[in-house]
Amino acid sequence: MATAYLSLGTNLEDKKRNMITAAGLLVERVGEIFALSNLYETKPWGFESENTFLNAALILETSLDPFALLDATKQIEQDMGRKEKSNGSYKDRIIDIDILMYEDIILETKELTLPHPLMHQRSFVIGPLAEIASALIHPILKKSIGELYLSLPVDC
Ligand code: PH2
Ligand code: MG
Ligand code: MG
Repeated sequence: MATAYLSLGTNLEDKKRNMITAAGLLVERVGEIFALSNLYETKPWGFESENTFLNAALILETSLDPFALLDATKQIEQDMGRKEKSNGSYKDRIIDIDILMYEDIILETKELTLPHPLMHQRSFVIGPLAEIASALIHPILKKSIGELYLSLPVDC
């Protein structure tokens, strides 16, 4: 069994419902959720949209390896009706599930980079994660998630 740290984001339709559906499918297909952050309302980052986001982070225990976990999260995104591919520019979405960390594995492949390469630059990712895993150490930056959150500029 391994511990994985995931980020959820949605800015279309019934956002709270989307979060609940995604969490339910993760439990069904991936593993037990140990901790789930609050739902944070955030402004779109990196693209223009009228639709604000709900963001959250969660910790789960899984027997899937990182690539099987990636496949499962992509399948959940698709099954929930996510249409666009995340190639190039960002778009509104029903659900986005990103793997932030998997144990303290460092990995760089075409399909998956761990830890998530932008996680420490985005308060909508690191804020919810800091709520549930502030002592967790980022294996490359060698700082805790709480420290990384506090060292972010105010508006990002
Ligand atoms: N996800 C993005 C791009 N911008 N902004 C917010 N507020 N929340 C997100 O989850 C988000 C974003 C790419 O996945
Ligand atoms: Mg994302
Ligand atoms: Mg994604």
